[in-house]
Amino acid sequence: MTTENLHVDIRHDWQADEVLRLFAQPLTDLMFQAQSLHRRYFDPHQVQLSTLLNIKTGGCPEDCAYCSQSVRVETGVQTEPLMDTEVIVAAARQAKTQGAGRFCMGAAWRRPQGKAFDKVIEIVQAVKAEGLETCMTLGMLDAQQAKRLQQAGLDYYNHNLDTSEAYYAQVISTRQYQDRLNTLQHVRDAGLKVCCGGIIGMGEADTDRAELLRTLANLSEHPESVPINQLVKVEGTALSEVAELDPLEMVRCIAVARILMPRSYVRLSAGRNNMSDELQTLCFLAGANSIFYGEKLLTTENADVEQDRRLLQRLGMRAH
Ligand code: SAM
Ligand code: DTB
Ligand code: SF4
Repeated sequence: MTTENLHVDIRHDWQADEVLRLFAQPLTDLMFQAQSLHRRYFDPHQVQLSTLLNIKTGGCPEDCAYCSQSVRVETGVQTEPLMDTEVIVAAARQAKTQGAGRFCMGAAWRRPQGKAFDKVIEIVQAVKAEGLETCMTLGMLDAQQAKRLQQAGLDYYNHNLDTSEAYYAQVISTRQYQDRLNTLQHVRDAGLKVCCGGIIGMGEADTDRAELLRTLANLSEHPESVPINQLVKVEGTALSEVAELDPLEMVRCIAVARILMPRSYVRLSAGRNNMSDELQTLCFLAGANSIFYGEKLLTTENADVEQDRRLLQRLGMRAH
């Protein structure tokens, strides 16, 4: 990695019109710019693999319009209690055997509380002992909880902003954008690495996608990991019938994320199941260098593991 361009490449003062101009460029120019930055900070042949496990499913009191796990919708997802540590450790071991470098655990909570949080601490310690990077996404945290997770050995905390502040109220009414920003600050202050991104294809405007990425880039430090999810339309949720997104918008979002946050891992996240190998290839060319790898995301199917292996091989890319 060269450092001579750091002061111009790593910015936290992006203006709305600058980001819109990046998006509006001809795709060839946008891709060239994203590729150039990607190569300045990363080995372009490497892809980071994260495996997901939903450790507590369904029954969530929040009303996120995209989510299959909200108690307010009937999606066929059965509520299940927090999994036992041994079951989680077994899944982590298997993920490691299959080549994943990070194990990400999700819980359908508004915030973790009481005994369940104590158990989460035990889970972090047990998974960490398997020699994998650990990530958790448990909803809102206070400062003490973030510190306890860090002390237990957690590497990353995932907490997505999901969309722009302006569009947020269209998607979620049970919390505010500022609640999300507050948790992100606690996570950062505790010395954890931040995994924060969003979802595209929820009926948002181009300006909302630009504002989401601008908000991420203008945080005091860039999130180390930026998941860009394409909405997985789940029957029974309010967004199940939302209009199809132009697939090239995903490519553009990844390219702009790469330009705004050149040293961050940009993850081509949910939605790969519905993407062709060629579309995913364009996303890698745009600067994506991380994927979710494994049979399942949280409650929905992920892209096929064998097909992923073949694709990386066809592209001459290596997993790490
Ligand atoms: N309950 C915690 C929270 O919301 O912060 C953690 C789990 S939640 C399911 C984690 C993230 O998954 C959400 O912030 C959202 O970005 C993503 N997600 C959930 N459902 C999705 C869907 N149908 N399509 C794409 N992304 C989704
Ligand atoms: C993230 O940005 N995407 C993941 C993870 N962080 C927790 C979740 C994707 C969920 C897709 C829908 C589902 O499987 O329920
Ligand atoms: Fe709950 Fe998280 Fe789903 Fe929102 S995204 S309903 S907070 S599990």
